[in-house]
Amino acid sequence: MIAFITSNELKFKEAQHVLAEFDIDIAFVPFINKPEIRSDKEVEVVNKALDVLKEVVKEPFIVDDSGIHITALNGFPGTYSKWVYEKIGIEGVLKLMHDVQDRSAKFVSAVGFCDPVNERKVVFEAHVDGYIAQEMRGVFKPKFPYETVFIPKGFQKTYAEDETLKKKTSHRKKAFYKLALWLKKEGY
Ligand code: ITT
Repeated sequence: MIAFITSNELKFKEAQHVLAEFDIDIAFVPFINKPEIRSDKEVEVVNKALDVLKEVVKEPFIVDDSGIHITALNGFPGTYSKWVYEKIGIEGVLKLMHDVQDRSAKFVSAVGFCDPVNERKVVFEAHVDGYIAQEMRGVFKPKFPYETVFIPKGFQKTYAEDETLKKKTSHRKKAFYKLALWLKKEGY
């Protein structure tokens, strides 16, 4: 059993869904604030979190760092997505996008795994391209607020309007898929 250390149970459910296809079991290990350095790269945040946590966690574990990067805002809010949501909400982000023609954006997810026993460590990153909608649409989830404004490329609906779209295309699905292939290859 591999521990998924996160404060976000929705991340856990998405990961569990992907890993179950590979017969990989994970356990939800709630952790209020995973150690997070200031960096605009998810991979760097995850790498550091693995290094800090491996000193205290005794079993194989996973962490995820993710965010939404808006092209017209030079990648903002990126790794600061949670903080920005807490400060200005999705309404605030949409205000920054008022009259902005280029609505392109991407969701990025970095997923790290560490086995503290043999010091094995690996990080995979993936993204999904898309657009920021003009207004919030669909079911609002406080842990995944940006789902209401993200439309994956090639589709018309936001992730919050059609959850099957997220299952098919998401950044997290792709990152966990890469991790699952690696875990299987390594015999986990
Ligand atoms: P951890 O405890 O695992 O860190 P977290 O929710 O704090 O959980 P992050 O620090 O990685 O996660 O912050 C990412 C934020 O970006 C998250 O709180 C959401 O606001 C947003 N986000 C990330 N992935 C998302 C997704 O798939 N759908 C919608 N919003 C997402």
